[in-house]
Amino acid sequence: MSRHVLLTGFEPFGPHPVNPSELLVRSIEGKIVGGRAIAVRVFPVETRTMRDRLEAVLRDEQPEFVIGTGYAPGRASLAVERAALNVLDFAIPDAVGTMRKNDPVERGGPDARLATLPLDEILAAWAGGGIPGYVSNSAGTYLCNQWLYEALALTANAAPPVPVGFVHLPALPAQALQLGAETTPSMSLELMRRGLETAIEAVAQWLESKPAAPAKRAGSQMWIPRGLREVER
Ligand code: PCA
Repeated sequence: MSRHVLLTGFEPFGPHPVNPSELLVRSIEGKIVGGRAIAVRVFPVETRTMRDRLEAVLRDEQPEFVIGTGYAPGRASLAVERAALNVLDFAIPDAVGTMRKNDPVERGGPDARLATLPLDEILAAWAGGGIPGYVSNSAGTYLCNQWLYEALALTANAAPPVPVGFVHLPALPAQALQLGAETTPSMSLELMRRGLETAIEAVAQWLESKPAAPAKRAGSQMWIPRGLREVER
């Protein structure tokens, strides 16, 4: 079975005509990083379709691990998220006009789900590579938080485990100029790309240093994402 990684980004949303996450994941598409082929998907910023799209991608790709990315203007550098909250509370509607205020992502789901990527290893790799990055304790309450919550829900029972995490990106230099260079931090696409590749390599090394997972049951080569509907049953 070929090992590969799923990277996701988002389409532009709200007042932002460009989403750096889309440019970033496209710049790595088809490459080999950390010995893994990179598969890429770019999601529309749509709350209603998010879970079904994610479930379909996970089922089709069967990735070894997954890293989502999204744009968060104002972030000072790469921000790997620790957790997703079971809360949707939008400041602006999604790309098709849907609004959510103080709603759960998953009715009856846990209040939060913790990212399953190795945060310390990623931070250490960034520090070693001269890439500014930090652990963020809030992914917000918009679509990126929903992505992380749903992706963690869908992989909760995956066997073998499928680590999932999310990296928020600051503005690109041109966006910082537009938003106000006095107050908007930025990073070049090239530095972001090195940062994401470094994170992929760190996760790959971490997986290889772990003891082998118990053998899969004969005949069950694939894990099936456990959908939220099923969770609710
Ligand atoms: N950023 C938004 C949603 C899509 C994106 O790129 C967020 O931080 O939730």
